[in-house]
Amino acid sequence: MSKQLILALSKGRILDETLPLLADAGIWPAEDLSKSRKLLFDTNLPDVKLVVIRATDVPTYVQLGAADLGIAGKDVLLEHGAEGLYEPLDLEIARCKLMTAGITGAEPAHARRRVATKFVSVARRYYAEQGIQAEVIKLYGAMELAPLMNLADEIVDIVDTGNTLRANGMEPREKIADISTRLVVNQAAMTMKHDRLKPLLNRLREAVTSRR
Ligand code: PRT
Ligand code: MG
Repeated sequence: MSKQLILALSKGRILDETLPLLADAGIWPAEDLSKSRKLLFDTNLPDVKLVVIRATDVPTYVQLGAADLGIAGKDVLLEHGAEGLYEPLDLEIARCKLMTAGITGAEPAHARRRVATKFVSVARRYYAEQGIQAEVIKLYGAMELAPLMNLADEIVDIVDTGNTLRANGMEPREKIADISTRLVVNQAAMTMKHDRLKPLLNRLREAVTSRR
């Protein structure tokens, strides 16, 4: 294993909250991420590099050891499965909820409830646990449209303020999980690179607790 630590960051809204947290922990990219088309960055710490990738790819990179550690939403981790990953720290950013939702006041139109979501594993598990027969339909975006277009009776999606649902005539129903952003670590790296990982984990943990 190399002497470097590779930290995989989720692009998008999580990144906007991750960079200030990393700065609180004394870690800065060597150049402005938003002004660069690069994907691999040096930091002020000689043994730490950053990669910036799709949120849904972060668990894969860390699981397979291409990155030693990563930052990803709990929703992404629940959907991906946690095999080969440690989750030592809740970064307490990008908080939201995974919920079921449907058209306000509407009853399911199908005996076998149709559920549109990008979180198909989470949804299958959830409806099975509830003893509800469900046909889960994979979508890649704009879940809120599915019930309006009669594609589905319900959706499973991320809800924060609920404004997106309300703007589309929908209501939040059941909460599946509270979501926040987590630090994940490759299990082999946790042992083999423990000496280098430990101070980094401590800095991050202190940055999180000092914000409470
Ligand atoms: O582009 P991609 O399809 O990968 O995802 P994205 O553009 O929906 O989100 P991205 O990449 O910017 O960030 C996704 C991660 O941020 C999620 O995995 C969560 O862990 C976290 N997060 C926190 C959120 C929200 N809050 C959130 N509000 N992700 C998405 N939303 C969206 C939600 O999908 C819905 O469309 O915001 C809308 C709901 O917000 P309210 O306030 O209207 O309820
Ligand atoms: Mg996006």
